[in-house]
Amino acid sequence: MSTPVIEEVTLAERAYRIRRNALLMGEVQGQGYIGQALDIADVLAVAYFGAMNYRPEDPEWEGRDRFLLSNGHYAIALYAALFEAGILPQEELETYGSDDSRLPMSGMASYTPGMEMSGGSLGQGLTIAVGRGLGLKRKGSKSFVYTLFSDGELDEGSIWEGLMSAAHWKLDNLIAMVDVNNQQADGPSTQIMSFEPLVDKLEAFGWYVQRVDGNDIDAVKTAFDNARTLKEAKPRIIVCDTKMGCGVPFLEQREKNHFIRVDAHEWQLALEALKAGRQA
Ligand SMILES: Cc1ncc(C[n+]2csc(CCOP(=O)(O)OP(=O)(O)O)c2C)c(N)n1
Ligand SMILES: [Mg+2]
Repeated sequence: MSTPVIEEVTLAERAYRIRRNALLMGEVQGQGYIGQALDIADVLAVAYFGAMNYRPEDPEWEGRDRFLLSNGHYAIALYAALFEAGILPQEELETYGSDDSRLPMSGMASYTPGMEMSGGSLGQGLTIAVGRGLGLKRKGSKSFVYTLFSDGELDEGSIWEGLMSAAHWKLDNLIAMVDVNNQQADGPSTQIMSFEPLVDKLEAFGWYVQRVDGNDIDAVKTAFDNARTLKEAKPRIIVCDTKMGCGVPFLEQREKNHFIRVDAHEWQLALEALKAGRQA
């Protein structure tokens, strides 16, 4: 009897495949929030392949860790991870953003397996995560609630209410990630609304805070490990400094990259550039 071969896939390879899935979806529409999907791929790779507990064949399994995408326009990034995780079937990729697709351009919980909340109106995810975290704790659940929000969402008062209430409720089952790509719809985030010194502010709100290069997958993995294993009764947040378009040099350099249009012939170039930088 032969021993089954179990595929060992590195986190770097997972991140590569997440970026590739995002580019393939982008190509379907010719445009989208591609820069963000490329910048957050390493964080999603660690979340889905180095941290979270879930059953791909049963996305609503009660014992799962929850992932709440606050910034609904990052749906393309989350779908890319859900394909890689086997929660979404790969053949649906080409339906991205089409009529009757389960993959609308902004995340919708009722449409998509693995999408835990509906997005669109920014600044909501953290407070929803606080409610979920509190509910799970009261039920005696051991599940974690992860939530991703973006630096532009720091402009929203509801984020700061969420930060305050999570600490009040001592939510040690809550792990937030903020994507600091220094970009929002109207320009560089720090020019629109200053939020530094962010680590000091978050610590003052009672959180366990780590700040990492969000495109350094080993650093991200260590931060997730620390966040999961900390023994203090505090919510945890990982500030992830990321680079828009990461992995595709000509997209990294694009200006006004909040929502980009990519010429038809450039998708192939983007996939090739991504492949050229692929790490084992
Ligand atoms: C409450 C609310 N206000 C405004 C918008 C419009 N909007 C959509 S994306 C976006 C930028 C948010 O910042 P961020 O997510 O950091 O931008 P990115 O990094 O994706 O460029 C804005 C203002 C919205 N969706 N919801
Ligand atoms: Mg941003």
